[in-house]
Amino acid sequence: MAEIEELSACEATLEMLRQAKEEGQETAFDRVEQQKGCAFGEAGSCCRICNMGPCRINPKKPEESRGVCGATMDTIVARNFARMVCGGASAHSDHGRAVAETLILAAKGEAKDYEIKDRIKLLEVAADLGVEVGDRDINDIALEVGERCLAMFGQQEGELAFAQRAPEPRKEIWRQLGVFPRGIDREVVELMHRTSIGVDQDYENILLACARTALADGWGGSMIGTELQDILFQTPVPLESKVNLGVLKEDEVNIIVHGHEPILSEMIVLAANLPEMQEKARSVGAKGINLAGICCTANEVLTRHGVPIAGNVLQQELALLTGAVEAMIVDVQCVYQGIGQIASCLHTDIITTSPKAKMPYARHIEFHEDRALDIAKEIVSAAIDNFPKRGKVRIPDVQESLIAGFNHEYINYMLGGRFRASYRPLNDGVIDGRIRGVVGVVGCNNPRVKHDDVHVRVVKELIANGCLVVMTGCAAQSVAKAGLMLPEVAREVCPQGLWEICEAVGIPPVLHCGSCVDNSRILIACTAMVHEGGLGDDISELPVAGCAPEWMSEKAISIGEYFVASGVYTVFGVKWPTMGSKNVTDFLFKKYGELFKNTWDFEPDPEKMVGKILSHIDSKREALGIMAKRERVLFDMAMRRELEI
Ligand code: NFS
Repeated sequence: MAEIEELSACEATLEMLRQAKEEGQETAFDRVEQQKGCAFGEAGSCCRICNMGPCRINPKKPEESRGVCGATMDTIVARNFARMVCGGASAHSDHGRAVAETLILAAKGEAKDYEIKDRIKLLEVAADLGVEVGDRDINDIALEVGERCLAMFGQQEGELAFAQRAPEPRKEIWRQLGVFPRGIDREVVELMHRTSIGVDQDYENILLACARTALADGWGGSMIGTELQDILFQTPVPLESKVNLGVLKEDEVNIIVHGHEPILSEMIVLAANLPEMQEKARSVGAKGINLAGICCTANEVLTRHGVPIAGNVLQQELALLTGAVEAMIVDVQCVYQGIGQIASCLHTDIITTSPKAKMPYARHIEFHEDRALDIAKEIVSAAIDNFPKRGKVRIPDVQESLIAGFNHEYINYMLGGRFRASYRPLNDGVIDGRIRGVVGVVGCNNPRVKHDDVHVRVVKELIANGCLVVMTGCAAQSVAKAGLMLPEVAREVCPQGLWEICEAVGIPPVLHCGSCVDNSRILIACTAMVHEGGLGDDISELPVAGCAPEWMSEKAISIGEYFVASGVYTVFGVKWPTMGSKNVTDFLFKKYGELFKNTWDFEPDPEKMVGKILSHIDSKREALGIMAKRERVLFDMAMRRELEI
């Protein structure tokens, strides 16, 4: 058992792992032991892009060999990194495209179950896109916004409209480097082309193109996803919910939504709450229907509806092993193939819904926006039918409360008030040193490191050192499970300046900002900090940083790349995919600093990672001349009058 305890910092996970061991069930935690990897793969020096290979360059003697075509270590490593950026950017962007298509259908009245829920957001986005508002019908505006967004995918020339939101000096950097993203699909396709056999052989040129493609994700595909989801489903506001496997209920039909696109999960929420479905659940002996989420779809329905989170990505197999899940409904991304195998031994149905993602042992009920609620009802109904087939149930009695649903709009409102929305108090808090800096902690879980442990240690240390932390993805779920997303913890774990702010505003020191596409919210928040004034003219001057301590997905690489290219110092943990080439790694970790004003970094040790982040933040504070802790000055009326002149 001592061994199992080393695998996770999460009690519920450990309990389920012990059970899995007793029952001889295999999970990702076992398979990671079988997969030792190889030195070439780890160094990023295995090239499989043509049929003359695979070619492998020995990382210990990179000068001594070349690929059959003559490709060097630098070229191969850069190409592999670039293809990770492409994979990640295309995942987020295809998600964004699906949302744009749904908005268009909704606006045309061809997807009757969807409607424009956030008119204010629609008008704001319309203004940014130059869509005329006047006294036009709301659906006409939505249609044009949707079409403009959809057109960004196929745009060939010019500059992506949402990227115009970035601070001026940042856009100048992109223009000068020739990396201002043109069209979303174009950047991905071009980078795939450039990294195919015999095309771009200059690692520096490839790594610049990586920035362009990733920017097309952050300020393009992901931002479209976030903005249009807010329009369709409402911009989240803070709400309370629960997290961890203990949210599953023994006496109710448990349905888990897993994957990424809220287009589906929103409808499942609606269907599960219908009286006819609740009635059907009671007719099979259940007390009701309990909906819970896994992965980023969980973050979507959590922040808009308070649907509890069953767990993060590494808990998807464990949730099934409770025996309490009637159906796990999946769409795209981060769905382990292992769940099919586990479900095949249980009463659980894995229900795939996207034509893009089918899997063995699953039942496929294809989702179509024009019949969304009917299909959602069919899915919920199928789950209910499974309830009487349940075998042994064992749900860990572990759950935690959290407050989630923070974003740019809410930060603006909570700090400034409804009539004077403003980032001023945040910037002032940073300037006077009560907030040392703001750190985005994002990304996945990875069984190569102790599950949740690195996230929790990094975040605890950051808030103990006066940093306000903003989180998304599975990382956010790790930290919520550790109880750090509650306002009352601020006084216990933060220095006085930070907890005073948290208490005055009523926020936790760690803000849950949503799913991985919602990292675009962090770009917007950084830009708003710049515009508010007093912290420099560009994102790169802010005392902020990003990190992904337990990352695993290509999507995380794309996110990190667009953060760095947007001027945010970004540190990744676990292991780093370009170690085979010193030149490539130096380009990302050093040369990017000259080009983009901040760099990538790598540090698997949580304490050292925090040390690097704090020294970066302090260097930015130093440069801004706000290093010395200043006392707050309370303005009296005379001083205020003077200010207004
Ligand atoms: Ni959300 Fe980011 Fe997947 Fe978790 Fe990781 S990829 S999209 S963080 S693991 S769901």
